[in-house]
Amino acid sequence: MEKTFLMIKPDGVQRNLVGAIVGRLENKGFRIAGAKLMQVSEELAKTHYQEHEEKPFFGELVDFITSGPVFAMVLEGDNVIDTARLAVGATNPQQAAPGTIRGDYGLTVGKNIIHGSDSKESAEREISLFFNEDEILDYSLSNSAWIY
Ligand code: DAT
Ligand code: MG
Repeated sequence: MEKTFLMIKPDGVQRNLVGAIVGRLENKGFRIAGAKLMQVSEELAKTHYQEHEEKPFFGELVDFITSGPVFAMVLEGDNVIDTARLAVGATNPQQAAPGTIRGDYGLTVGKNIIHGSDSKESAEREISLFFNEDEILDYSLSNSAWIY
């Protein structure tokens, strides 16, 4: 089954939103395959966001994502890359629909609470950037027959 990478950004951790956000994702039916609180280094931040290297906000983005601990997750589920992005909502929280994480918890694009991989390629890349293989657990949830 498909896996994706999600990361609650430093604003989400500081605002005590980890439990609420993880709860939403669990409730949806996704399986948590890996999760950890961690400090992102400047090097990891620059690699993770390398597609935005030339953008005017790149420096600010790297400073922000390294400004405090993040909560990184690998989630598994049917079509989880796209469905988790829907749950995350639009990049700008002012345009994100109510009911989405950014729509419900954020107000500015610079502090938009959570990251989610946007494609199969970026999911694979980001999972391997943030997690060692032995941190991703292959187990089954006893309720999966009630979801699938
Ligand atoms: P997303 O995180 O929805 O995939 P993205 O990949 O376009 O969005 O941008 C990565 C992050 O960069 C985004 O979550 C917040 C920040 N960002 C994007 N556009 C920005 C802008 N115009 N000003 C400031 N920060 C921005
Ligand atoms: Mg992106």
